[in-house]
Formats: sequence, structure tokens, C-alpha cells
Amino acid sequence: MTLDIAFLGYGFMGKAHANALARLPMFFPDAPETNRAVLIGRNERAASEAAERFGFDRVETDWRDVVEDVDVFCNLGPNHIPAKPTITALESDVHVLCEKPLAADLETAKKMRNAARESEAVVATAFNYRFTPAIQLAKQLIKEDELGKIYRFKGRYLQDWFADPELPWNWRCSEEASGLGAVGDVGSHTVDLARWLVGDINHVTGSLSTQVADRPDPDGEGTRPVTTDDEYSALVEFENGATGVLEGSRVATGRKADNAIEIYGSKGALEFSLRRLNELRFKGSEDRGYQELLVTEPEDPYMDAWWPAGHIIGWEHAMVHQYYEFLTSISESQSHSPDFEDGVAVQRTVEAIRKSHERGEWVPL
Ligand code: SOE
Repeated sequence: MTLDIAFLGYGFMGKAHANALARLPMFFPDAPETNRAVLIGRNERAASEAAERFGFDRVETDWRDVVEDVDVFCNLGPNHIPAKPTITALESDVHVLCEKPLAADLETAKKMRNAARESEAVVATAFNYRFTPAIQLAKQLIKEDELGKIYRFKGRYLQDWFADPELPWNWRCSEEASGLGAVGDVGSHTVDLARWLVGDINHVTGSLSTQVADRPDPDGEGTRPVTTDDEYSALVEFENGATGVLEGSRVATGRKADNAIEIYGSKGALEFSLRRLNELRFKGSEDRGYQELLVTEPEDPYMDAWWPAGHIIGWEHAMVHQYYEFLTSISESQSHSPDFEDGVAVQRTVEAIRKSHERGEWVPL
């Protein structure tokens, strides 16, 4: 079986996803075969250049001409684009992988989730950090009860690409196009890891702030208002009684992609940072302090596919693992995790953080 794949979008995510598909057959020979069939983009010239570099057969400028005719549709565009092409693809049982957050708002995300429930297709929300080997090992340790009862989760994702007030206005500054700001973008990843590793969240309280209120208009003189948040902080309560502290920013000067978690349980604890993504810091019940586990042994998740132990991997490898799991779910007619139910749960959580900010009180989920 060769799966014909269409991408909508060819920016950072288009490049990362195309790289993952290109690497997949070399390192995971048992993965279903894929063909990078169509790249969809409104600007034909730019899309054609990207298609050539990313290894796509052809370009289309209108998603309507494509999404029902391929086997897999990957929606990698800005947050306000996703709903229609995704729903149309699902109505034809075309498998869909959608970048996070699922949509610009919860109602739209639910429509996408409902379309997935009605469809025979396999769906994925691209919470790629789950597929980092050290995070997979964290999940295993929690499953094996090495941490005992989990008391607390701490998670942060800090970036600084908006710290310069002269950065021109872009779609992420617009509530209409982006929905939420930092809380929806980097916050989605932290909420997904919290839910996946600890469990469902049932109460949140939080605050948002916009540090740079106006940015230079990219199309002319003057400035345009920023209607999304630059940073958020939240406290959360999990159904199982654990508590959590979450933080995210795109104006955290000096922090480029500081995605980190800490989990504390009755027997053990663990710590992960994307800055040292091949390592998991773990303290088991018999350990006096933390051990620094280098997660590159052949028995570590996904690592026998790559290099001999100690030869580290990078951010992009998790994207390869994500496609390995998603495409294998398709070939085995099984559901994939994270799916659109997870996408909606995360969207509900980040929107509840915003509601809590507006109301000044805890919000139940
Ligand atoms: C920008 O903040 C961004 O590209 C996010 O949208 C991604 O989800 C994150 O992985 C990297 O940074």
C-alpha cells in the first residue's frame, strides 16, 4: 500500500513534516510507504519552489481540488484555516493529521472532532513532543508506577521570538486568525503533556498578558494592534488529585524553545527539558538523588531505528516517530493517539485559562 499525501502549508511545519516523511522509509522500513503527492498553497510560485525542495510531485492552489482524492491530508496551515478542508477530507474518509491547536476556537475544534467521529478515517493532532524518546520513557516509568501517586506537574514552554517590539505584526497577533496567542500555541503542548502524563484536568485558573500592544504594520506605515496574549500562567487541578503549574511565553528573552516538565510523585520524580532532549532526569524510590538517564540505548523508545547508543538525536526525530505511529495506525486500521478528542480537550483547557483570566476565578472543565 502506498499512501498519497497532501500537505496544506509549506512554512516551518511544512518543512518539518516533509523532512519526517523523507526520513521515514530509511529508518523505519516497516512503515507504510508514502508518496508526497500534492502541496497546496495559494501562492503558486512559492508553493512550487517549496514542492521541489520538499519532494512533492505537484502543486495545487485550491484545497477543494485535492483533499478528497488523496489518502492522507496534513493540515499544517495557520489556526484559522483548518476546519473546512479537514471536515471535507473526513467526509470522504481521507485520513487527517492536523497541526495544533486544532482550530482558532473551541466550537470549530468540536466540529472537526464531530466529523472525525462520523468518519472511517484515522485522525491525529500533531502534539509532536509526545514522540520524543525521553518523554516516551517518562510515560513508561509512570505506567510502571515508578513515581507512585502523582502529586504535582510543572510545565513551561518559553520562547522569545516576539520579545522585540519591532517584530512586524503577523497572523499570530490577531485573535481572529490565531484564536489565542502563547497559551494556544506553546501552551497547547504543555497542556497535552500534562494530560497525557498525569491525567485529565478538571479545574484551571490563570492569567494572560500582552506585553507589546501594537506592532509595525508589515503592509505600510504605522502600527496594528495585537489582540492575542504574549504570555500566560496557570494553576490546574487534575481529576486524580494532582496539582499543576503551567507557564508559557513568546517574550521570554533568551529562551528559544524552552519546553520543560517536572513531575513529582509519592515514590519518584522526573524532569525533562527540550534543551537536553536526549536525557531524562529520574529519581526512583531507592535513589538518593536524580539520575541523568541518557535515552539512547537500543531498548529505549524508537532508538534502535537510529544510531548506536550515545549518538544523540534532535527535535525533528520526534516528527518522524509521530508519522511512524500515525501511518501504522492507518495501515492497521486502528485509532491514533493523540487524536481529535485530545485536540478538543487541550483546546477546552487553554480556552478555560483565558476565561479564568477574564472572570478572575477558577473555571471548571
Ligand atoms: C512557534 O511558537 C512554534 O512553531 C509552535 O507553533 C510549535 O508548535 C513549536 O513546536 C515550535 O514553535
